[in-house]
Amino acid sequence: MKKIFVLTASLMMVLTLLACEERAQGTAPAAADDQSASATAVKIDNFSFTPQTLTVNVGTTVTWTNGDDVPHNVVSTDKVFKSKTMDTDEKFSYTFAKPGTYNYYCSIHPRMTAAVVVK
Ligand SMILES: [Cu+2]
Repeated sequence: MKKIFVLTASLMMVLTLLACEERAQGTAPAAADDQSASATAVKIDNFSFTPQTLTVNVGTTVTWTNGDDVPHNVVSTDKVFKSKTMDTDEKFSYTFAKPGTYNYYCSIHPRMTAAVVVK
């Protein structure tokens, strides 16, 4: 019984990873085409941020959405921004006015890390 659960869980993870990869590949050309995009999104799923590293232009508003059944938050390592705890489907937005690399993490699950690079 336990074995079946572990098997199902790992299969789900593989499927999720594949889905993420497809999504990333699908959105990459669109992002390259539209250099003037002023808003973009980071999805929180399966205890990770997608994309892991998001590159945007100065002035872009990034919106994080929690797609997990557990609460998460978004906290800048350099204390530039900090969201409240987000429940399922809750969002947090921040507008990046200055170039730089903004590392961030979830303070509830500090192993969840990612970055926004602003050019
Ligand atoms: Cu979290």
